Amino acid sequence: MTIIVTGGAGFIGSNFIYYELEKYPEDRIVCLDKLTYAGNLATLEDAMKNPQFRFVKGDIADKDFVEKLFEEEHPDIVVNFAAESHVDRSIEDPGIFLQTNIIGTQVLMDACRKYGITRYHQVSTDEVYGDLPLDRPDLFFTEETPIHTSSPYSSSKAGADLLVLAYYRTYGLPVTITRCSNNYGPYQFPEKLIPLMISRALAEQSLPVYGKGENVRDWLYVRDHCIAVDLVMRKGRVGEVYNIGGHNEKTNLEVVKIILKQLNKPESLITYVTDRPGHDMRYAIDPTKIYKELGWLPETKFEDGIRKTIDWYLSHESWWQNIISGEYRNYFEKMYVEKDRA
Ligand code: NAD
Ligand code: TDX
Repeated sequence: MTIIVTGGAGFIGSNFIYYELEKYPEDRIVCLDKLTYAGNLATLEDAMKNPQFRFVKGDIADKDFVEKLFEEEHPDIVVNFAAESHVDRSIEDPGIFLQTNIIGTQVLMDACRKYGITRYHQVSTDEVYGDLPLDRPDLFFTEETPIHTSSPYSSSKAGADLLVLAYYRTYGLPVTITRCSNNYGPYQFPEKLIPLMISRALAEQSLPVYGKGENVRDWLYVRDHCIAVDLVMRKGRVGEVYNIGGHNEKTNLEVVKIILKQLNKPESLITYVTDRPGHDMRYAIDPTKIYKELGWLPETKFEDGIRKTIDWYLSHESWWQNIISGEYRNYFEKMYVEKDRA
């Protein structure tokens, strides 16, 4: 079987590629990634050594390019991780979010219709449900919770989800969608809360906490997300949405303090900064459906996951230092372009 994984040079997509290559050595994985600022080919260095893996640099919103790839590869499954994923960037510049997250999804699904696939899987987010109030801990997002977005990012993801469901109903495209809570783990770009705080704390720089730090996120270790996507993509019911989350809610301040404690750094590094406009208060997933239908439960507890994550950032300092310095952007040039010229 051939699986196209889009956005595989990013955080979750790369973790997913490693999970698939290990679990299904007979499957061929083709990664399609534009290598935006968030894509890092160094992350896929080990995958490149596997003959079952191919990396292709390209844009999911480029119809001709995508069709050419489908003609070459005849994929059975397409799983779409590719997206502009950072809420703060979407507030600064929404346009690219609509282009990649919505038009890119449309282009991929049109290619799926044209060439035929057994499954198109859309990786979505709990942010499409908007947020929950802090004073109602009894409330959780289910798959029936209405779409009610806050940021250009979440609106673009919601737009894509609606399009995916429309392609199922209108054209009968065999689709599934997963909506996951906040992930953390290896290879996360250091603009997101946890890796940002780890890298800054290590350098003893101030840790910018938005507002009062009381916003709640439902943290899931990235490998648990990958296991869930794999299950839904292979065994989930067509046309269905599945929520993924681990009932692990923490305020941002709690998370930052745990990181400081583990790194043995002082809480005086915490700096309260201007809040994110439209900042969602609380996300909390009810994962009953994926548990009941597919038996999925998270395997990694937060205490273990955060320790593993901090250890990973400590032992892979060059990975994130290259990002902070911008050096990682030369990697593709070094690995491909210069070699091709030689
Ligand atoms: P990321 O920003 O780390 O990676 C995104 C990847 O997509 C990068 O490698 C980038 O180069 C690539 N990309 C961007 N635009 C592209 C385009 N036009 N064509 C091809 N490739 C393109 O993101 P992530 O955190 O790994 O998130 C992956 C997916 O999971 C996204 O769809 C996101 O919405 C969703 N999600 C993320 C989280 C989270 O906590 N990070 C939670 C729930 C859902
Ligand atoms: O410097 C910061 N200070 C801060 O207080 C940053 C970067 C974040 N925060 C807060 C904002 C959020 O309440 O921490 C929380 C987490 O922020 P992000 O890491 O930016 O994630 P979030 O906005 O919750 O969105 C993430 O989860 C859902 C991913 O980036 C999305 O792609 C995913 O869909």
